Amino acid sequence: MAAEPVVYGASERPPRGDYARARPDYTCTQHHFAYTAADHDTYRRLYERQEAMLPGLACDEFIRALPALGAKDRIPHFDEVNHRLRQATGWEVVAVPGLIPEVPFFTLLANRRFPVTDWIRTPEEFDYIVEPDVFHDLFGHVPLLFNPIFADHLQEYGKGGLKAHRLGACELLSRLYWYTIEFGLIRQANEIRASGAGILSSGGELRHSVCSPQPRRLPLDLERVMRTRYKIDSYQPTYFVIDGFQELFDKTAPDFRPLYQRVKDLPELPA
Ligand code: HBI
Ligand code: FE
Repeated sequence: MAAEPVVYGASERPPRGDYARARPDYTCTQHHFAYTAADHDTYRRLYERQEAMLPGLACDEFIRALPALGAKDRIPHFDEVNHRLRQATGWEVVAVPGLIPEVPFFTLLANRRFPVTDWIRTPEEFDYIVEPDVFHDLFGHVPLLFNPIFADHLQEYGKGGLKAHRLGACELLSRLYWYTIEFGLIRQANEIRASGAGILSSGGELRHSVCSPQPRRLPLDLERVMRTRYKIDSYQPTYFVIDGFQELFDKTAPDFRPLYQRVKDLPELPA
């Protein structure tokens, strides 16, 4: 098989997904029968805790779409989610063994296919896990794919990723992904709400990102975002705020080549 495992940064742990199951495009089959009762119970408890925190903290689009994920008391079949998702925006989710390399990742997004890790964290990792698992990927990312503007934006991001790869600018573009898709905030009815999947699937960071006086919250500025390093193992010291998904779509529509050129010559900023 062509599939090589992938890890974020320098991890001592081997990636836990079984990449031998993956097809050359890194997708695999969700072996739903292989989940244990404990796996389903972990999902149920994560869902229950997170859902209870959403009102007043998560953006309206997310809260409204969440029920479309289906089952709350067990890990859903991706097929049943896809039935509704295809109808809503033409996206589908596909199972993957974990993090996948940039080119296959961007290729899936460019084709309106969202990769969802199919395994779930252990009970010991209930509160925190570095790698994405099925709860992060499904609960965190998929509800916003029911929103047409966000759905179109993520496809464009995938196309832009393939272009960035050719230009050697993936690092810069992945900062945009990090600070919007994963850890973005959005202003709604003059309140700050969470729209990023990393926050929406986090037990602690959801309230921290929206309510704590500690972090900086800056209006989305692409140049600033692309210069800013990020932390994968602590709450973000800086969040970027959009006024709506249309802003994200519009700001990311132009050709990024001049921006990449400019940013390459500027010093990086700490997170
Ligand atoms: N693979 N499964 C998966 N999920 C991700 O979010 C992901 C990935 N591979 C690469 C990647 N993210 C990052 O490089 C993003 O820039 C963009
Ligand atoms: Fe994610």
